[in-house]
Amino acid sequence: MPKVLLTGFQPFGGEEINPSWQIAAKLHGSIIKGWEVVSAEIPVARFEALDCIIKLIQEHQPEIVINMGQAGGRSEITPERIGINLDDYGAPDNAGNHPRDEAIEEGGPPACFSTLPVKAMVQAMREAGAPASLSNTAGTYLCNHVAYGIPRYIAKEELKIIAGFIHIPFLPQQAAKFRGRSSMALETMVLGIRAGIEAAIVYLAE
Ligand code: PCA
Repeated sequence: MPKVLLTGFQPFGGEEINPSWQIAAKLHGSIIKGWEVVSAEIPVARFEALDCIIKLIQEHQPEIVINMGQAGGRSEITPERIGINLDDYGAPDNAGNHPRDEAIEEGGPPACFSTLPVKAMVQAMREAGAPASLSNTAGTYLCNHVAYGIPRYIAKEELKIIAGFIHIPFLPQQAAKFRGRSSMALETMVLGIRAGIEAAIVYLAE
């Protein structure tokens, strides 16, 4: 059975949960249109994150890779169009790395586009009842590192995989600790990501 690799990050920045992993865990083992979803939790660590995802790609041989992370404060599920070749962390990662203005890949291209059908995925999420929009920046922290690093790895290895990154809002229990922060129910986000996966599968079948 063809596979979709779906990843979420570990908690970071003082949070006890990360909605991206909560969603991935809910979808682990699901069969969507004859495809199996394999989920994994990724460390918020500059070097381990890519190593871990690359090992999973080698082990499971997925044809679709969707990496997800939390973007606290965003109000919608946001597939990222592009990752840039820059690590400029506003705070240390969970392993204590704190690069400022450093390249992810020395001499690599300035940016890598997602190879997922991001607009069709946004549309499918909306039709499923989950607020979603296309984003043109994944920031300069770990999520951007993966949004750049994974499509870049796939391009260099010439693998037949479509891949990209999706940012996820806070869960209500996270937003409740702050004032005026947006959030989205887990159920709605799971629905949206499932619809996005379906759109990616349909796109590959076309
Ligand atoms: N979000 C962070 C890194 C881990 C995560 O879930 C980011 O947006 O870069």
